[in-house]
Amino acid sequence: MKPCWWTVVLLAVTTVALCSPLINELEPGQEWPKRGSVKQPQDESEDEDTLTEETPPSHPEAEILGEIKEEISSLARAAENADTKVDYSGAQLWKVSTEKTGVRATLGRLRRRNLISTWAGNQTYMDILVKQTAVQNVTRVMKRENITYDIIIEDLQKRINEENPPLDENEVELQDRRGHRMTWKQYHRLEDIHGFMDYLAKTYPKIVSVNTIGKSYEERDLKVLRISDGKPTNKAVFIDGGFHAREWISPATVTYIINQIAENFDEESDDIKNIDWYILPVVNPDGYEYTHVKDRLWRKNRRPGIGRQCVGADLNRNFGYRWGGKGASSNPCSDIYRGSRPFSEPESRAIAEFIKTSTANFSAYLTFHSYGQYLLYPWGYDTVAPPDHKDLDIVGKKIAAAIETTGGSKFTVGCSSKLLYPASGGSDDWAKGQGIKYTYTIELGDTGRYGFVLPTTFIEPVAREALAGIRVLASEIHKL
Ligand code: 0X9
Ligand code: ZN
Repeated sequence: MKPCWWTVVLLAVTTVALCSPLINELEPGQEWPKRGSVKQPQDESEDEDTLTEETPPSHPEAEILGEIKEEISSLARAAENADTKVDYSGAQLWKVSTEKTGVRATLGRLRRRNLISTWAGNQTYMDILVKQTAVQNVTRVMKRENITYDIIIEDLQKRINEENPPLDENEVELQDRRGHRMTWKQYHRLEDIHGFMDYLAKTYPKIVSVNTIGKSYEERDLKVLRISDGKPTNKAVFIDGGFHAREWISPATVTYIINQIAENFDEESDDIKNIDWYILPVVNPDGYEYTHVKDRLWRKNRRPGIGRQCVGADLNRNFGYRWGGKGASSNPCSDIYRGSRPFSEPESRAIAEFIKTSTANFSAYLTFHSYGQYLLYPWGYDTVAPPDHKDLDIVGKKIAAAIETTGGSKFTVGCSSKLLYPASGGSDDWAKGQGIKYTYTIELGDTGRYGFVLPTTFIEPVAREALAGIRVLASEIHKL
């Protein structure tokens, strides 16, 4: 059946009419409101003037076309969701010691034959997912080559099924009363995360604003939330999460940090209050949604391949600093595919554009990933360290100490290419290349017991520790 265009157009027009922007919800590319200039909800009479002044002239045709495009991609998404989810029954997580010579080469061969995929690793071990159909075969190879390993998860699907149970009745009731649906007792869909950000902007318009800095490949918003008291002397910190779709603990932690700073701003320390916080909780919204509806273990974004090529680029290999070097693949089917050129992906491009054009004075860039419990500083592209690596190491160790005091987790601090592996095109290297002093990739918990499929009971303890780390970073920034 042909799509009925006028229904779509009508729908689009209605949507545009109904969705007038919030006071401090900005258009893509529009600068943040001048510090202290944002109107309060009680100043209703003045709101209209502010809106007409600050809203750029609208282009109805472009808007309608945009809406139609959105409608079509949402239909495509619905079709995608109608299929069944990827089933990981019988798939296993193994921890393999890689210290013996030849082990890495063997794992590389198994990966190329599509029998295993890599979850995490450093100089001494590798966590691999062994596909259900390959368990026997891979077991035989390991025996033959005398490679030692532990089976960490016997049945991944079982863990996936238990990972994110529904909220209990009391929590659901609370959700309904609060004005947003976000909790830190569950992993939430993008809609809840964005709803939470908009809620904060509406509730605390003096200090919180939300700006859509671009769109993902599938046209989802890339929403950055700013928390700032507007002091012109403030330094700024950029925090992001959700680069890699399956690392669910990352957006959960980043939103926890947002919640703490925004909801308790007045009681917060001066160290926290005298910083402008720019926070993008989900860098890869298409991938994130895909892990909820289709494949729990997807990593990359969702750009379709050309012809019969594979889907997706690794956004953390797509940044334009030493792009295409070590630890990044030119094969679109690889989980570490670098993309067709530096910043080929809209998600990485949006971050770079935003940071480059912002008037904020960024002193730190934190990007939250999982897992392994590492605090990593540049360079990632090769085993070299930046000139101020000692400062990064000292502050990193202070952050790790605060994390351990708060919740007991031990984080290993070091230069990313040396501690983990060289990997080029990362956002951290690019940020450091822009001159942002304290640039870290934080690999949250755990250390491999559950890996990416971390039960929801871990969210609060992991996030509380991360917040303690942020407080230390804030105090160090003020010493600069
Ligand atoms: O490989 C990555 O992208 C990060 N680890 S993860 O397991 N979350 O995928 C580490 C990135 C470290 N930074 C650079 N290599 N630039
Ligand atoms: Zn990651």
